[in-house]
Amino acid sequence: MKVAVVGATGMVGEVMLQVLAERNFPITELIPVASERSVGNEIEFKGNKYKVVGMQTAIDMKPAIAIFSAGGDTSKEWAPKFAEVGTTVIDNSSAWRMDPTKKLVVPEINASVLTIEDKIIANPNCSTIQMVMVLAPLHKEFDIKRVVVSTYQSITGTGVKAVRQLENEYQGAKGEMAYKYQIHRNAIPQCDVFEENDYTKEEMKLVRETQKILDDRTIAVTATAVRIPVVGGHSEAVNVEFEKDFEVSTIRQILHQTQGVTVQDNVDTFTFPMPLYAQGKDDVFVGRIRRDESQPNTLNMWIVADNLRKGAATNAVQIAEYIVANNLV
Ligand code: 2RA
Repeated sequence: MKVAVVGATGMVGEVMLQVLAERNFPITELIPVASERSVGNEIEFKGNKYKVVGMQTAIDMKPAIAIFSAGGDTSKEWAPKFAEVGTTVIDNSSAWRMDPTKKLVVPEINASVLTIEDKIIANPNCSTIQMVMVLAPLHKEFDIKRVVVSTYQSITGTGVKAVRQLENEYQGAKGEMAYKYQIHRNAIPQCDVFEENDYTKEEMKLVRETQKILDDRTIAVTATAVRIPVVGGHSEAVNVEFEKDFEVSTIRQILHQTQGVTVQDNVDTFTFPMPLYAQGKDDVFVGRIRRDESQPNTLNMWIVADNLRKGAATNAVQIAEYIVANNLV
């Protein structure tokens, strides 16, 4: 199968190639795509070298699937052109996520919404994916009323410029700034730009995407997204109020049985998820599961995942695996 990876030389694009190789995705021809300045560069995939090509060249090669991680503007312009030649696009940007005609998919939760007509499929935001992976099975059982989430997000979510800023600051060197402020020994309560309501786009993604993926606009969500000097993954403190009461042991049991979720939860042995140990893994890790004693039917949890893997590349590849396995491409 001909597969294009658009944004192949970027941070997420490189992880996409790594995941495609690890999972032995059935690729007969890889088409690495990047901006004109990268055309002609070589990348290595499964021991073979491939030359990076531009968008139109890739479209003319008519790939079956194109996995995009190249920013919203690029996706808005080029995803429809791939779709016009019959390619199924899986896009990691925010461009299509809230488009009512496009599906927003976490395979373990709602892959069944996909049909052969879906030629542009949206990959949710990383901080949303890890949260709904834990919320979805609990929503089914206890009916979520409200979610309050605070995120502690890796600088890798911003990209290589942020990684370089932290390295420079750590070494006391000057350099290009990805953020308005120093990130070393700091926490910045701003991920992405502010909207009219004084929430950031990142915070509103957690609100809007959660409701779309769980297909329930009655779920109230409020979020605070914070950037911290960590590289292994995003962490989230999640407070969930349900319509129904629960036993914490039942919550743990449900999550233990949820594919793609690993429970790490034992305060006696200081066992709980941390980004240092989630890095490079595809599961979503949950711990610090405890009743919120300040109000009925409410639970606190701590959720950690590698934002470049399940939060982006792996989820996108799993969507590709699903459409191949179900003859939707
Ligand atoms: C971030 N989730 O972490 C956003 C985009 N990757 O900045």
